[in-house]
Amino acid sequence: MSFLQTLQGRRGDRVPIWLMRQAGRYLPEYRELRTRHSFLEMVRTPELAAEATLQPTRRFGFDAAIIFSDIMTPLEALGIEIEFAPGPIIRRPLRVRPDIERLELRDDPAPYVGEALRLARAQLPEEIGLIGFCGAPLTLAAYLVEGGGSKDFEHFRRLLRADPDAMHVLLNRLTELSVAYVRMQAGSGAQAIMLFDSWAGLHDAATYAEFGVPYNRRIMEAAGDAGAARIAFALGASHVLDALAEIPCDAVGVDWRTDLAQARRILPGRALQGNLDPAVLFADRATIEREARRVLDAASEVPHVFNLGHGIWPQTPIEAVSGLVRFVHSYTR
Ligand code: 1CP
Repeated sequence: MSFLQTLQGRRGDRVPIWLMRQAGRYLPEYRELRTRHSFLEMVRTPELAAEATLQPTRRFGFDAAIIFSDIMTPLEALGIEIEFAPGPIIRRPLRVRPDIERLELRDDPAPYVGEALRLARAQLPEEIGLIGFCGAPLTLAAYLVEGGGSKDFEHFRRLLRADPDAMHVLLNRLTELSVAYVRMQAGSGAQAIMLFDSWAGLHDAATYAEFGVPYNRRIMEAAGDAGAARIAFALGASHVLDALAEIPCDAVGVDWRTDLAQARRILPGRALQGNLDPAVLFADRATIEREARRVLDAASEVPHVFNLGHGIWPQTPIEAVSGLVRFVHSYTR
């Protein structure tokens, strides 16, 4: 089955594979581009972004390509300045309500991503899927309030509790932006839209149901209306799977800690994407194949897109990736 057929709920002998963060620093040809261009320069230059998008599919024969960008880049359309070092940094984090209420959608979000999608689609073989994406509002809010990555996101969680109304204002603005952004991507050649809720796991189920689910639903409905297949990914989210089931989508991405059998029970009718531990790629070949087989066997009853449980690590050996792709493609159910 192709990547897109699998998202449409079909299940065949051959399991498609791509890897989260498949464009990136573990790849020599990516590092080579990065010696001459900053990350943001690459993202904002459609020819470079399209090239970075295509590099991993050329080298490994992945079944899908994901557009080279970041969850934070479209936020500039709200007047927010972002730097990368290498993770996102917001020099003026949103800590108080007036800062949040000032946000408004000033421009079309990241038009250069639309151009990069068109360029990538034109160069990709037809059977390879092209994925657009956006960050979930609650995950984007975490970075915006905190000012960057963090272990506990204390400023963010404090604001959510101290002024929940302000948090809802922020989540609404981020949702409006994301709805426009996924529509634009679907209209520019993205056949699937993936929603990254990388910090969903910070919250208990009731909090996630209130602050996460309704906004994610609006974005996924917009992506569906625009004709794209939809993947919802949440990290560290085994305890919010019931809430995730309320988000309209064709596939759910699960991390390596989430039991695939449990995910199957809670998410009937959805394809599953995942969930090999990215650290396994540092093991010997026999171990990689044994662990990959475990994932494949656990998902053999559902439409399955093989992936890692989270992004590939920058030090991952290239041969481990090519070996994994060969193994997954040779596996028959
Ligand atoms: O395959 C690809 O590389 C696709 C492009 C892609 C995607 C889908 C990048 C490029 N970033 C993302 C999504 C993204 N960005 C997420 C969601 C997925 C996930 O959980 O990993 C998140 C949380 C971010 C934020 C981000 N951007 C981080 C993590 C920071 C932290 O401390 O939490 C980092 C390191 C970045 C920078 C970044 N984004 C992408 C790349 C290749 C890089 C590294 C930049 C470089 O080359 O220096």
